[in-house]
Amino acid sequence: MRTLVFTVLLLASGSSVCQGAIIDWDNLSWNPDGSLSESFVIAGTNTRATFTFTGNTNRFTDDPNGNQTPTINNIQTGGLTPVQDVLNLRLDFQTATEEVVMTVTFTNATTGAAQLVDGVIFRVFDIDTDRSSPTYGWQDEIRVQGLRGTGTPTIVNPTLTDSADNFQNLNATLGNAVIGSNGNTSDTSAAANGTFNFGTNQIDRFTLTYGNWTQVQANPVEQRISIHDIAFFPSPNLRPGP
Ligand SMILES: [Ca+2]
Ligand SMILES: [Ca+2]
Ligand SMILES: [Ca+2]
Ligand SMILES: [Ca+2]
Repeated sequence: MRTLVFTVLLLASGSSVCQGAIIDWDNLSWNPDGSLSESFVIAGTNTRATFTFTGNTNRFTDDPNGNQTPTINNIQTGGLTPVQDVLNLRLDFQTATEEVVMTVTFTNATTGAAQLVDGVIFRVFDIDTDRSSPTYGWQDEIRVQGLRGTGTPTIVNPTLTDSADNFQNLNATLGNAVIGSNGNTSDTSAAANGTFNFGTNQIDRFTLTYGNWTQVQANPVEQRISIHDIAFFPSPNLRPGP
């Protein structure tokens, strides 16, 4: 079903009215590694996507190649063949409640004004847990929430698809969540993937909050996830209201 939804969105992008776009990590650079803010004008669009990390960002650690995260690599594949690049996040939190927030903001690349987009859909790989101790060494919790407009923004939560090694929580603060539940999933498995899909709901930004669910130990060990390509439809004629 995940593949079907994604394929339908890509096929629909053939419309001359509304061209689909992809934030494709295979074609982007995150420079320098560990940067907490990066901005890209997305190929085939006049849309800029800006990624900003806040929260306990001093807990980011290196990937196995020695590159500080956030970084682009292809270590966690989500089961994809051939392997694609992903945005890899690795953290060693010091308390059960520490977390980082990735905010992705869509703007008009010319004017800088907020830009509504729809059809935003992406997968996160390796939303898993560690069950080797009485309390879990980590328990990935990924919460995603869309926002639209200024002042008191309209909140839009994505629909979710979970996998064998995780589950959904639709009552989370800061969005709908996918949470690891079934042990440490292999870096090359699809069994801990989660899909976040805003469908036809328009947003001008979304947040992805990465922390731990309730079964984690007091001082978590290092944990990681990877964010795959983000597909969306720019809607340049539709601006967020005041
Ligand atoms: Ca890609
Ligand atoms: Ca720790
Ligand atoms: Ca993980
Ligand atoms: Ca894993």
